[in-house]
Amino acid sequence: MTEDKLKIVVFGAFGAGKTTLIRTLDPLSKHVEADCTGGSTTIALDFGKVDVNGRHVYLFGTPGQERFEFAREIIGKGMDGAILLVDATCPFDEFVGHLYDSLTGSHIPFVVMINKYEEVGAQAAALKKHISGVPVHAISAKDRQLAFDALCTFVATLPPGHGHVHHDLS
Ligand SMILES: Nc1nc2c(ncn2[C@@H]2O[C@H](COP(=O)(O)OP(=O)(O)OP(=O)(O)O)[C@@H](O)[C@H]2O)c(=O)[nH]1
Ligand SMILES: [Mg+2]
Repeated sequence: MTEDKLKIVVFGAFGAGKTTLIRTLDPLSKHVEADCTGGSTTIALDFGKVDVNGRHVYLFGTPGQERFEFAREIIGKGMDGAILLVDATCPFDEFVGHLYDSLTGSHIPFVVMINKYEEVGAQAAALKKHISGVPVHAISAKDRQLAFDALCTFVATLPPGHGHVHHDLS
């Protein structure tokens, strides 16, 4: 019997918290980043692993900058599921709409996680109005329990993986 390996890709705008989420879920995760004003930004990918009820979940984070569309396309190949991470302190803009529409059109199971919900000025309710037909979880990417619970709930809805994860990057 082959192992159940799931490839889950995290999408979201610049600074939404994708790298933070993967680092919280897997403290040993790997990241390819560059310095930028106020911190760092992903320029290639994030990679982490986490076991969810005996299933091997491989987490891939994408760069959020719009110019890295090609990287998102490559990283997304063969994914079993996706997470759209939305920053609760930012409006649901055209780019987030583009990511949401792309995932909706792809027919790949996905979930929306509204991040930074604990921040003053978080607008989770306003953001939820733009989303229909997929589960929405309010999380903080810095809070392992909240993030892990949301991931577990999503993973429980996914069928066995397609086996597209062949390599262990760590
Ligand atoms: N308050 C708060 N800040 C957060 C949370 N998650 C991430 N951040 C902060 O948001 C900033 C951006 O986080 P990243 O994880 O680098 O965001 P990203 O989505 O990977 O960004 P790109 O790779 O540039 O697209 C950092 O300063 C984080 O510390 C959260 O849940 N709450
Ligand atoms: Mg990042």
